[in-house]
Amino acid sequence: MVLNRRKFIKYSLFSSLLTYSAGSFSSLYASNSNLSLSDLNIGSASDILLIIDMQNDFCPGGSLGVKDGDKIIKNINLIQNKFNNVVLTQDWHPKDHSSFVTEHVNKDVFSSIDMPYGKQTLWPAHCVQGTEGADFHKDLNTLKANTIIRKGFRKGIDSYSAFWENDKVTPTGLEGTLRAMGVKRVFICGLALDFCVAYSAIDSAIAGFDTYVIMNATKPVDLPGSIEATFTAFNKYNINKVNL
Ligand code: VGL
Ligand code: ZN
Repeated sequence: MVLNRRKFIKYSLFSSLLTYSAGSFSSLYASNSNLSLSDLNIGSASDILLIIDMQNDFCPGGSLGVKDGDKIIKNINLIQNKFNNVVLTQDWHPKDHSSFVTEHVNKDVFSSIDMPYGKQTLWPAHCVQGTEGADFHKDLNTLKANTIIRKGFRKGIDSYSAFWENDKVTPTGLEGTLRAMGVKRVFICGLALDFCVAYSAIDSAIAGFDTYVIMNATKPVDLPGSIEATFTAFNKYNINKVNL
C-alpha cells in the first residue's frame, strides 16, 4: 500500500498516540523477544494457531496490500505443522460495506469517520465476498484448519478482531469455540500486525487465553502511530512476542 505519511498523520486511528517520528517504527518493530516457539512445547489440544486474514487483497497486488505480506506464508505453513488446532479468519465484506471509502462522499482513503460504535478508518474496497481478493492466498496451506471464522460481513459494522466486531458487542463465535475445545494458549500470525492481528491478540488476552503473537509470521500495514500503539497494547495486556 502506498501511503503519504504527512497526509495520514492527522487521520491516525490511534489519535491518542500521535507521537510519530520518522524512523521510530523500524526500531520498535525490530525489538522482538528472544522467545522461540520451540521453547514452548506447542501442539497439545489446548494450543491453537490463529491465522488472520491471509487473503489476496492483503498481499502485494491486492487492493489493501501489505508490504511483503506474502513473504510470511512460508513460515505460516511451517508453523501449522506444529499445531493440532488451526483456525483461519477471512475478512468477508459485502460490496457496499460501510468501511469502504467508496461508500462515503468527500472522504479520503485512510481518513476516519464516526460510526455509532466509535471511530472507523475508511479503507479501499477489499475482501468483497466471493471475489478473488477475498480468497486465501494460493500458497497458504488451508487443509489443516478445522475452523474458518468470517468477519465483517454485516454492512454497518467492521470487524478487525477475530473475537468481536468493532462494536465490541457482536461476537464472531470464536471465543465460545475455543472454550468448548478447551483451548488455553492462543498463537496468532497473519495480517496485519497493527490491525486485525493486534485487535485479535488484545481480545484473546482479555478473554483470559495466554496469548502469543508470532513476529516472523506477521507484517504491519504501518499507518502513522499504528505499530507503536500495537506494542504498547501488547505490554498492557501481557501479550507475548515469539518467533518461529
Ligand atoms: C484488516 C483493515 C481492514 C486486517 C481488515 O486484516 O488487518 N485491515 N480490514
Ligand atoms: Zn476489512
